[in-house]
Amino acid sequence: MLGARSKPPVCRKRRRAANVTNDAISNPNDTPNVTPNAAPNEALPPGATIGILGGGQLGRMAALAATALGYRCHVFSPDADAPAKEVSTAQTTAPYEDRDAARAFAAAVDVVTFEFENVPDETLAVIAKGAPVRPGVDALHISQDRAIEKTFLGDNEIGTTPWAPIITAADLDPAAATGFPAILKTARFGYDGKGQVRVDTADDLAAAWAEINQVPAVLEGFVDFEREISVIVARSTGGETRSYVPVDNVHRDHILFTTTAPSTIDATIAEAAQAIADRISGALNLVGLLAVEMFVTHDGDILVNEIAPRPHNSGHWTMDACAVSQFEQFIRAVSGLPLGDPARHSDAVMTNLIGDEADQWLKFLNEDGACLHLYGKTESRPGRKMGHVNRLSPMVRPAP
Ligand code: AIR
Repeated sequence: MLGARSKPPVCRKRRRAANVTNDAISNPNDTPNVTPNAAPNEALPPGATIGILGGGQLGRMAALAATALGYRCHVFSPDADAPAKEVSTAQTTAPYEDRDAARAFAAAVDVVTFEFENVPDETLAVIAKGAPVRPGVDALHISQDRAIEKTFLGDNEIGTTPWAPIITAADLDPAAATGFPAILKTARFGYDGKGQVRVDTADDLAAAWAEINQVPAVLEGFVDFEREISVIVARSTGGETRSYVPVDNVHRDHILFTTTAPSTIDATIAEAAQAIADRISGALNLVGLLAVEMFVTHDGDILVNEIAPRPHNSGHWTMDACAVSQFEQFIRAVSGLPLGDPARHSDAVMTNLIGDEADQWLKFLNEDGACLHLYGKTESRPGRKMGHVNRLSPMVRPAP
């Protein structure tokens, strides 16, 4: 269970519960009110312990960045072989629903964050009674359910693709108003293309819903977009924000394939995209990192596709092309440190290594300008992210 290999944290333990009421999470179908801004907190000193819920590649790269800043990391995940556990000081292996393990985890760390939305928000609420949680329970609650997320975006007047919730069979007919082709996505627990089915006509909708076991879902109408971009913004305990330049993303089989930094969109659209990310991070009262995936239409309109309150695959290029990577920025934000400079010193193309593509590791190591990152996953599967390569080149356009 608790596999601490280290001495207790040198930092004074903070016991202040996060500023979230139980009401905010009592009904998962409601969009909760986001709680008011917490007062700026003092910086966590080196030697303090950061608790990370989730143990995948995002947690691994965050833990490596935290280690470089002198922190210890304690990773909580049900998977004993989780990639982040290999690079952390302490580990808890327990189901996310194990409240005793969650309480012990909270007692052993100075701040808690998460690298995966599929952590139950009830668990995070239990943890919040014993340690500050950043970003808070509200941000997780909103972003882990596509219907709640889209409702939240709509309430904040942020444009999304046409969508409809499907909770019961009675929702199937009205949902068809989004138009076809469309994509049916499970409201929860989907990532990297998991839980998604393309639906070509209204007649296929019931079968598509059966294919995802009739769980609560959203139907999203296809938008004829010109490109997909994303912005990653950091927000500090004091509410300061700093964002990375918008990037162009290309997906293959619903999984991110490449990210090109910077995006070649017009400067006005780039600014508007950064402003949207900024606004969402403020509306969430977020402390940490927020990734906002957007579609840019042929008319130059921006529609938000998805948000994630954590480091994001489309920010991996920052590891080699910026002085402060998204992972360091994430750790700075959740630890109450000053945010770093998100400017890039190089242009970059990030390519994901999916499944057996990572077997070519020696080839990438022989390539000048290519920076290889492997995640240490013990099992390779088709569609599983195993690593990525960042290819750097001199900046063509000056950094904004
Ligand atoms: N992840 C989180 N949301 C989306 C993604 N891709 C990362 C997290 C998580 C890991 O993917 O780091 O822990 C899970 O990857 P896998 O391959 O074990 O399913």
